[in-house]
Amino acid sequence: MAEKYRFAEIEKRYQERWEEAGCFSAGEGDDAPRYYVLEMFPYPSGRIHMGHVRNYTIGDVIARYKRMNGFNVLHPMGWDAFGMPAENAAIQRNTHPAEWTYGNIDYMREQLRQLGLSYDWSRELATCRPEYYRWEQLFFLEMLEKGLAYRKKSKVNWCERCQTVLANEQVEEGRCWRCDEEVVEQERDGWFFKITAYADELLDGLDRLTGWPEKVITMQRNWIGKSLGATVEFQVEGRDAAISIFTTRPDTLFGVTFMSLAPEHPLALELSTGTGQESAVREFVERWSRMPSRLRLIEGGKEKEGVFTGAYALHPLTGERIPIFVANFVLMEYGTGAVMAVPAHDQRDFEFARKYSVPVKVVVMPEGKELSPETMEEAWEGPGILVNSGEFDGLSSAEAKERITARLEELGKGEKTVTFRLKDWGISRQRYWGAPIPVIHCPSCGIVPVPREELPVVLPEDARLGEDGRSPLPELASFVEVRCPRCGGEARRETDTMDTFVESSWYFARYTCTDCDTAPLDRKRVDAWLPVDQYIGGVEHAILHLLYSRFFTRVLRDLGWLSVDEPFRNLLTQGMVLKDGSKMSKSKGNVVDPDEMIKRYGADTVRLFILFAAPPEKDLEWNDKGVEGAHRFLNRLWNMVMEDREQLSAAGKPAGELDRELAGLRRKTHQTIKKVTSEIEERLHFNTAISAIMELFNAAQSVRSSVPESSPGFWPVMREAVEAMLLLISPMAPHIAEELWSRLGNKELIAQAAWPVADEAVAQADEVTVVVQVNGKVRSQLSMPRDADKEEVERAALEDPKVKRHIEGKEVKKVIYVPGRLVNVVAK
Ligand code: ANZ
Ligand code: ZN
Repeated sequence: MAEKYRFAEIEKRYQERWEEAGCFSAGEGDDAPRYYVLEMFPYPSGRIHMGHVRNYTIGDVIARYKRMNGFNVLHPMGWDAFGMPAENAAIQRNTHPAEWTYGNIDYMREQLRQLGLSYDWSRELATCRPEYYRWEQLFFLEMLEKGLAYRKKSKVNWCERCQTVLANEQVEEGRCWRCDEEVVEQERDGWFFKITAYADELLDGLDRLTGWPEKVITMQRNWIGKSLGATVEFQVEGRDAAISIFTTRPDTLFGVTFMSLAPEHPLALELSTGTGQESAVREFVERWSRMPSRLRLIEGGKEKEGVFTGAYALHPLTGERIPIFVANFVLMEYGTGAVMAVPAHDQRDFEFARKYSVPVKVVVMPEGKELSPETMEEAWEGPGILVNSGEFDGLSSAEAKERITARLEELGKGEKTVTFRLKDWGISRQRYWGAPIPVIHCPSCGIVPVPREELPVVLPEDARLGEDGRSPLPELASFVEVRCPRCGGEARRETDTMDTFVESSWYFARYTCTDCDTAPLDRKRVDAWLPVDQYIGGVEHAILHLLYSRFFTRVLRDLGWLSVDEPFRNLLTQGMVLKDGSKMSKSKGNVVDPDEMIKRYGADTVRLFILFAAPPEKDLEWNDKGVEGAHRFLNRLWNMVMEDREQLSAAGKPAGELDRELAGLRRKTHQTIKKVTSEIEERLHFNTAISAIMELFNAAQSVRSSVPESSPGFWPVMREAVEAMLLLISPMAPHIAEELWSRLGNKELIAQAAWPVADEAVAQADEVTVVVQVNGKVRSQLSMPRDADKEEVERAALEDPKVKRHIEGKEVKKVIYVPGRLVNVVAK
């Protein structure tokens, strides 16, 4: 009886060995080419889930594979440790966010160790530690000096009962997620990062990110939302006022039949005074300005509503009178907050015009169609030839855009304009568990930066959160009451903390030099490692995290801290882990706990299953049978090696002539090396790589049972096949591979072994497929060397088990051989 596969023992043993040997520490003075592989770091919520396991296993295979290929690999791990859940947990459990967070980190670190992930733990970081966020505070001060951080009023979601600002995700159907109070929009001072200053660069950079999924590029492009168009001034009739609008369709200027202002537009109320429309406008403005724009977008999408101001604008080219409305679908935050409405060519304007009986005027005639304002049922938004547009008639819409804009510029009534949908990044949070923003408010000096030598502004870890969840900082005298660094007078410390997205915007750079305590980044090391060669994480971070990281990298470049433009060269967005067709989640109660699976089957089985069940970018359906299948395969591999351990260990390298089946196995071995290498290297398709290894395993087993051990070269060929399997599977199931590798007498760790290289000549041995018929019926196929002679082929055909079955008890009368193609056995 062979020894049992005792995974728990084996896994623990190698986790310790790797650590002792320092296998996974990235070298600095190393000449080997560098490779930086990174998985999105986790929020320390308490336990890891299968989504983490998948993410980190994928990264680990790449890290191990690259190491075996001679790269000096950086593969770090850390904790995105600030954020709301810690505050909630602290209130519920009557503990402190820090205590809860650090406890979770310790637990989760142990879980990651048990998975056998090859991290360089010496570089671990937690963003909630002053050693980390002190540098973020320094960046903030440097950005403040450059005007890249600034303070302004903006609209926020405010809960009156909790006295706090809510993030969009904390507003559920217009109500506070915590107390259910109706959320109101409020103007409030807050800190912003000027990401819009980099809008063009962030957009252009997308074209060079050839290693990113197309869908992520598209999402980023849409988020930045660059629009080319014109700003046009419309004089208000009888007043010294003008309305400035942004349009992407200056070609439709002659089709304007009304104007629309956002409810918050400064002119909305003013224009209605004395027109008899004042009270109607006031009522409308009050009703719609109260609604958060997020909701208004949805409501305005359903039903367009507006009210006439009683005032008119004058067309900049024709001087025509144009009625001015206030409308619910115009947003104050976009463009200028005012629109020139062209109902014939804009669907929203069309619906509005029909509802309020405003005329429709066609100015762009589509090819092969005749639009009529009376019978149109929807706007024509496409291109065409200009009509009803005076001297511009007959131009294409593209030409007309240029020409009309040029004319407006000549007259000083408009200009070419680029608008972005992207807004500056609001980073203020009225939260406790975050990095303090390092400024002081002085009644006489205004905003005063905390002097650099006083950094970090440490988050007081003795503060207790109130039951209402409000930050204790504003009431914490020891934190808030300070002297102004400039005038020495009494002042107050800023109590807002930074959005936790700030921490995750530069952690990948800090990993290159976590030991550096004199500067945020050690330029030499950051430049040596960045950009990250392969970044892996969930598609839910496709927009904000990745965009903020790309922005921050450029800011750090411009502040002189590093040299690259882009942080991540290649991006893999892995699919979700599903159970019964839906995402694993606590609320659905369909969670499979990694700990339990590891206990039952071992980390290698869990890793193998997760890699085998789907290609990494696709969703993965959890399947208990599949896990058992993966476990069975590892057991079979174990038994196969253990049963023949002695002969395998004693065998040398294959040499000399081999019989057909052994030559076939050798060929399969080398073909498998090629296949697995290209699946990992070119496509990151670990599932097909594993299938190929399984096929090689089956081929080896079949040779083992059908070829006599005494055949020349038997054990060397078997050993070559088995060792290739172990090397190839080692990035995926590293512990069992180590154990079997050592049982074969190898002294070095497989984690430090070289990746196998296929012998092309063996892999491509020249073979032909010969069909074997018995009495004219196809019974089998043979794979034969192309130069095999007639006797060899005939003998192989007659010995083939399937052929044997059909000639049993008969006499072979004749064998016909068509060289390289067919053998027909005539038997009676
Ligand atoms: C006249 C016009 C005629 C327009 C036409 C469109 C079609 P994008 O492409 O998203 O940038 N617009 C401008 N500011 C707005 C605001 N604050 N709220 C709502 N709508 C606004 O969209 C730009 C177009 O959206 C602009 O071009 C404007 O309508 C509208 F046949 O101007 B257009
Ligand atoms: Zn002062």
